[in-house]
Amino acid sequence: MKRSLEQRLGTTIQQADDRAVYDALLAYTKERLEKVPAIKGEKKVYYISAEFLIGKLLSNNLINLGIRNEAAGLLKQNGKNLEEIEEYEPEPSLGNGGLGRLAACFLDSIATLGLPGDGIGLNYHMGLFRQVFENRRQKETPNPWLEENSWLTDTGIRFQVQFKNFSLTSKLYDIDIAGYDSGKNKLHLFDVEGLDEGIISEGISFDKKDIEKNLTLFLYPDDSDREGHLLRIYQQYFMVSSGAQLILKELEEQGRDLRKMYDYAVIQINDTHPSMIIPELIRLLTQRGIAFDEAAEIVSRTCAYTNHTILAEALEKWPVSYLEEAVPYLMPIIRRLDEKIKELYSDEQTAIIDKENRVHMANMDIHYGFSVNGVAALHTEILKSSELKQFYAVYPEKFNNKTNGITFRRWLMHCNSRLSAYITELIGEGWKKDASKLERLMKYTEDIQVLEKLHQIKAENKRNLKRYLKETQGLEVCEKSIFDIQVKRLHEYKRQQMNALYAIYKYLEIKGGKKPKRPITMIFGAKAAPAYTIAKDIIHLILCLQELIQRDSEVNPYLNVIMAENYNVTLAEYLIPACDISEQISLASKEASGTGNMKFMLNGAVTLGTEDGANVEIHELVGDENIYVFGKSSKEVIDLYESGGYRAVDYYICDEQIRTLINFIISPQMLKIGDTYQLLRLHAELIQKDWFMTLLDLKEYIAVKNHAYEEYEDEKAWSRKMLVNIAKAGYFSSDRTIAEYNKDIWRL
Ligand code: 26V
Repeated sequence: MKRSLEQRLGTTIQQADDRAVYDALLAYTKERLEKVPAIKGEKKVYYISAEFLIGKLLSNNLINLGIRNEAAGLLKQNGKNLEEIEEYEPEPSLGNGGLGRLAACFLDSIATLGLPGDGIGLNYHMGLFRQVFENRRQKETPNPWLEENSWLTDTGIRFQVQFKNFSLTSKLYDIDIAGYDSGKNKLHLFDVEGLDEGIISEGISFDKKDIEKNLTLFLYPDDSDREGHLLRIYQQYFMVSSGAQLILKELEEQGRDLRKMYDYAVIQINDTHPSMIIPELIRLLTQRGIAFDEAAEIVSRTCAYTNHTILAEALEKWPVSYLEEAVPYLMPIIRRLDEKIKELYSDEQTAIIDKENRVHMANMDIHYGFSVNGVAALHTEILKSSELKQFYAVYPEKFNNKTNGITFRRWLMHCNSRLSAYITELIGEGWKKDASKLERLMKYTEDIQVLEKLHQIKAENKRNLKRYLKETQGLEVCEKSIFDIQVKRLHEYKRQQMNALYAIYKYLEIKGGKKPKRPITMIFGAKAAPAYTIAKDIIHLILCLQELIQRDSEVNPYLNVIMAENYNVTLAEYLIPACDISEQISLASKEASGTGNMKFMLNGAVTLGTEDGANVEIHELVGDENIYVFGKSSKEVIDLYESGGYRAVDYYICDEQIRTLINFIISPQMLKIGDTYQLLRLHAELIQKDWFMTLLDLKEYIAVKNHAYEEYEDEKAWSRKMLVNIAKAGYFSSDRTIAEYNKDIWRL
């Protein structure tokens, strides 16, 4: 390694600057990746997704190639530091949040398990926006990440994608995905020829009409404004048409009989963004002489659909007129598919095209796919019993659950090398390939030395985070404090506003003379969709609280509220290992699974959460002693929505404490710092609407969180909770999830 790096550098590692060392290490690692044998097999899974939130790849690749320690050691001997070298790698932001990160974890596990499986997605030049704070508000700026030297390889493969009056050339770039101690697969990212980065004007705005110039410029933030809907359809079709052509090309090159496509390929549709691959494949098969009905049958036996949300506003329904405008060749096919269904089932709710002339993408997936899965046990049950009840009645055999998982290579071995090494010291290397072996840690629950060491590792990780926040964002945190962290996309259902109300509660308590035993650091990190007004108001509220508290010398020794800027994978890798309390406080039934909850647990944080998504399974695994649970159940919440029985204003009127906390948002102190209009709007929203029922669980949340803080003071008991959480996290390895996908759906 040394010789190879120095050859590239033209000087010694010691003498080269960090940037040059990064470039050399990237080139070296890429070359090593090229030599890893491709995973082969009769049948291959294509995981098609509009998002792959891969994060930086250098460390991950070094780990999976088994050369991380060698690289880190070599750099150290030469006065360099791997962590600092990695700083030069730009983070691609090819995802909004959990859905895209899950896709990235899955690719790692598919390769690690030695299964043939490639990702198919888009090569957005600017990814999701970079968040900066100005005047206590979020501002969106582009996040360019493509450099001369990158993990992408131009394959030279080109396809034509036909739209209404024009066709575009799609260029295929590949990223090698090496499994841990295994072979490699590929992530295929398509890009448009003719893209023009010069059309970006202020912030992230650009001319949305010139499709050739803008198609792969940005990843769509998850709120798709009206004007952008069409562009989103163009992006989706560009992805699926290129993907379908690639799949057929591979099958034809192998001389496969396309009439038996399902014996050689399975396509996992990640949410509805890639759903048009169904009519597109039918179109391409009929072009090759296969009759429509047979083509539809072949495709149905090849495609499987994963649902990632029950939020109605997040289920894609495209107006027929939009599809006619963007993808006219698909519409006759979609109509035929719809007619076939209408002949079979009269239920309006299972129609593909509804009475308002909108195409329900999920409905098409369910009828013309062979598998439908939810992403956590509770989520799948809700799909079967309410959201997709009509479908479950006709196709019970299609429904199955696949509880999400995370790759332990990135979310433990890479981000928490201290804990990772200590676990290995205690139970050996076996857990890296078989995460269920983490259970072996359970024998140390009464071992004082082990418990103390866990506490020490957490303390070191806190110091590491403190340094990182100071250096990168100028934020100060007290390392002796309890670290209470909520990081995820900003959405009302995730209830960051409830956590902010707790901050107000604590602030007022301290002002009233009741000081906490130990300082508290509340950390938030979240991007809001650019057009999501209330989400942006919540960010504003938190940033105002941050300033108010930091300026108040009576309070700041005891309480610190910070909103970290531009939450992304890299920041998560610092935050998660340092966390004591993991906030997972969504309104029950609304968070399909969550995966941050798993990452925190694996790194020894204790969950404070509702019985929602995978929290339910975390609770079952760790037991009542090792989690803090509160709030109304999903059933109670679903009933409340049905009966219309929740009225926020009643809580506001009847409960003095709630009233005080809410009114603080528009108190003179706050209005002095923040924007009156925004704070008033949020105040009114919480009293008059509060669609995601913040006030329903607020009191219990405050009580349970106080209780958690008290219990934190028993250091030994807390370390035991940490240990149990780590030991029980094995279930949430994405290796387990992928093994289940393979056994039940893919059959590779
Ligand atoms: C999309 C939209 C679009 C319109 C406005 C509101 C809205 C809200 C959410 C979404 C996201 C839908 C899909 C998604 O990202 N689901 C997430 O998938 C994760 C991986 O399965 C899972 O852990 C999260 O709980 C789930 O929210």
